[in-house]
Amino acid sequence: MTTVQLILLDHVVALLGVASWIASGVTAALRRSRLALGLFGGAVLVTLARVATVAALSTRGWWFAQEKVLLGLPMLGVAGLAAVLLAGPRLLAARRTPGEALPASGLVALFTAGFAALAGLAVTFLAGYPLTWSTALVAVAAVYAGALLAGRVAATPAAAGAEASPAPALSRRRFLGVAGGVVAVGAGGTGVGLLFRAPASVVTGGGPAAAGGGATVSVTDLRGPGTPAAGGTTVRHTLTAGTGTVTLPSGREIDAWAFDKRLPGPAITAAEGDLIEVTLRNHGIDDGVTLHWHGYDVPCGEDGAPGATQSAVTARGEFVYRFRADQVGTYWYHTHQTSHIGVRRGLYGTLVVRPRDAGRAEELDLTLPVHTFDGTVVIGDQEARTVHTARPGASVRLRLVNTDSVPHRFALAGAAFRVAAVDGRDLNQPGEVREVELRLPAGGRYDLVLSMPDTPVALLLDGDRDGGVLLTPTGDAAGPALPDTAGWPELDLLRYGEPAAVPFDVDRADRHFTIVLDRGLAMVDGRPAFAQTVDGRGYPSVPDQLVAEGDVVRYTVVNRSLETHPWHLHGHSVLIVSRDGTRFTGSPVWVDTFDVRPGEIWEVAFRAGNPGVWMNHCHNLPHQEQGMMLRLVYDGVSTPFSHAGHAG
Ligand SMILES: [Cu+2]
Repeated sequence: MTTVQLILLDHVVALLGVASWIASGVTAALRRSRLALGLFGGAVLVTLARVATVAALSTRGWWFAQEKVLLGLPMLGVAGLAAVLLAGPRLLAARRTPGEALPASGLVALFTAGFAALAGLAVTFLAGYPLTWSTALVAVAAVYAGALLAGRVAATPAAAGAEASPAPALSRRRFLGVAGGVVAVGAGGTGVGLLFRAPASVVTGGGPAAAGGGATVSVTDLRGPGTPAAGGTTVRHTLTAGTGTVTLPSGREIDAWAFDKRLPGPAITAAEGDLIEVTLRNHGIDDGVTLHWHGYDVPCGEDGAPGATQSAVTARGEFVYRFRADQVGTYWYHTHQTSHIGVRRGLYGTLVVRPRDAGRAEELDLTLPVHTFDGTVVIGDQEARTVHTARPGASVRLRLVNTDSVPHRFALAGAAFRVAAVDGRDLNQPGEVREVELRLPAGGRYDLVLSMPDTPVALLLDGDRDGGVLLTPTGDAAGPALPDTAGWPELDLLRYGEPAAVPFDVDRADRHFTIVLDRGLAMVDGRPAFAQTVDGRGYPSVPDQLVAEGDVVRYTVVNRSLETHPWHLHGHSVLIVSRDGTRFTGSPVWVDTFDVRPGEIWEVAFRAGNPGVWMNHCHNLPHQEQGMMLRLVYDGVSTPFSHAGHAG
């Protein structure tokens, strides 16, 4: 059973527990003794089953079970045991005398077990990992208050039947009720108060804390060089961001935010060693705009992260980005300001850097960014199938770029091919594959290379046999009947290509950070929200990760939630170490975005070699907007910019 299946099973068992405890209380109160006994027995069994599911979850990782082991099950255990002791014998006895009332203590115990089960479930859904004193106090106080309330209701003459209590017992009960209420309110209030404690502002991952007092450099000084490398030239672009209607070649009109009124924005291409100089202007994006060079390890001041490396470019404003094209490969650019809207509506384009040696170039080299506009999927700027001619034997490179917030599935029918590069970085000796599915994370890129056969080749996107890209040796657009690719197995990069040396020992990290992804109640931009959380918090309340230049840094990224999170660190590519404890046995894979699916645990590592203040976030952009972001900060680097409002 996969971890996410186990998580779902545990949710179901927990819900059954809530329902059966409460139902046994209700039926007992209604004097339906036999039914109450049956439900009570069911509740006990479900509670025991819950112990088993939580135990199984904890073997998958403490992060998946912590709040259940430390709070949910103990609360349920105490309340359930009380119910067994107080209500169990009476329910058994009532079998023979149907219609007899259960004493108030028994009813209260049954309901309290239900409240405890419910509180445990609520803690899992609303607070998650890590469990805090605040959460624990609020949950226990809520269950206690529920028990007091149930006690009051059960003690009313109507509920307790004819056996009204004598006056002295009533006044003692009232005193106990008031005292109990004070305790519940006190504990709950303390828990709520603890919520407002300022979190730690920085975590060090086991490495030394900030040097402090030392010389600091500002991100505004971490800018790119002004000249190309020897032999290179300067590639200049001016991109003007604006809003308006853009008409696709098919005639479809898109109400877009776009660079230069084009979807996608102008393709930026350069040769290795060139200087890329892009002037960004804003003519009409009210929220502001920036250019982030996704996957390109630019100097930090060029990174285009509003609130960290610059302020967003406002109306009629301008910012000039300069960096050397010293990484060959397939990348893309997009706004990082209000990006969950801006990128979706069209503020993106591709960045491709080719080797200076033209002899390494393919005969046909296609850059294929995929994007979804209001449900319409386009490849490049085409929603219909596009046809390209390639002579048999020609070398072909297809650069797949996922500019959406969710993964896409690709299939190449009609030819064997290799995945030459992932996220712009070449794989080591990638083998030929055919009839496999390629799952491309949000923000990710694959370079596919093939030798053109003398029959057509089709690139299918998400199994759609009408769209995609057709390569033909004849230029005939009719094309072949395309196969159903739904059953093709997913290519696992865990075992693809050949191993090679890596530049550091992944098992000797200087700092190790754990990033636990979930949903829960948290503050995002100063407002409470049902957020996408990192370690139970939302940006900007997630502590910064501190590193020093030269550190080997390791991340453990855990997904407790039921959604996929494409994790993206700016300014660095990370080496994948393992997924769910299984080490990578193929080529080293360096990525800037990796999909952490529900229940998965990824280990990645990188060398901190690019000083700055870097965003580190989920590239499902609405998730980022809902809090799933933090900063990686180098010791000695400061930023004059601060997060305000809708940065991100
Ligand atoms: Cu996410």
